[in-house]
Amino acid sequence: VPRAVCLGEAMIMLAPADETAPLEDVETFRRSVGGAECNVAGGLAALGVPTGWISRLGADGFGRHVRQDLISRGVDVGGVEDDIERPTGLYVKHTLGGRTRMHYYRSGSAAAAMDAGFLDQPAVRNRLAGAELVHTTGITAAISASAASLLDRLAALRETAGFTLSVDLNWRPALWKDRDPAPLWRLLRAADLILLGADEAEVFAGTSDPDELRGLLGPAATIVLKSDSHVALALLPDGARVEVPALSVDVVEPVGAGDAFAAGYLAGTLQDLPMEQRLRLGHLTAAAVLAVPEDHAVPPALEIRQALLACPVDEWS
Ligand code: KDG
Repeated sequence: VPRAVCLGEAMIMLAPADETAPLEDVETFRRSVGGAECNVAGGLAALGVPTGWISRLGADGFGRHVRQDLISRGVDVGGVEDDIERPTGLYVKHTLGGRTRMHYYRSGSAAAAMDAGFLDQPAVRNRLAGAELVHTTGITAAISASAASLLDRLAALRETAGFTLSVDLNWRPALWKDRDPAPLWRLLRAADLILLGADEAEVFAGTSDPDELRGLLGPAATIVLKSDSHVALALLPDGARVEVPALSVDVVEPVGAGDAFAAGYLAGTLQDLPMEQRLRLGHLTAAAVLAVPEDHAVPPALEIRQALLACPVDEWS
């Protein structure tokens, strides 16, 4: 039984083989797998946490590739359903002149059609009943009204099933055009752990001030706020604060680094590490993704993680 379960859409990610060309001139694309929650699932599994990913895929070649990719990364996919009517979502990630754009081809996808009843599938129900931790993100709240209603049900289940609910804000304005973000506020206020970046907090909540965020998000959750200057600050419900700077990295492309941070932080939580070490493990796992063009990467090896976790914090970054 997985200790951690991640819920959300995975997509095929296509990146131009020639990043210097405008999209209309690109003929060849490299294929990879993206999707915030499955990025976290892969990261957790790579850090040794038995992890399941629950979702829905199209019964098509892209869906079969996503499934195989996650299996090869050690993720349990027994809670993934096939949809014979709808396709697996796609997205194109294009980095031109140092700026990354994400073009989504996902409306009407198999995952977007998930609804509250999805949680009644026996394979899904059993995994949620046995999990210590369930992780999802604001992207799932954004992909459709039915997926947002699934999250209301998940939040209600948390009360009885007893898992810790972890939510990464993952604010994606392109998915929220003309839509009311109320379901995302409900999800965040039901969470035990909230991860968010200062820049996206500014856009979504109108502030990145820790005290104001605490007021808006409620008193109960641990809030992990990642700032532009690459510091992660954990705000605990009892008022305590723990801050750890990131490692300095030559960034190739940042998409997915937040998910990797979440995986490291959550793995540290499940290992009962002190808060400072959880944040460090988050930074370490994120560093590996910052250095590659894909949305996920294999985290640094165990010996390297242990050495970096052991070094004094003022020498570490
Ligand atoms: O956090 C990384 C994700 O943004 C990426 O993998 C694609 O899930 C994705 C999305 O919806 O943007």
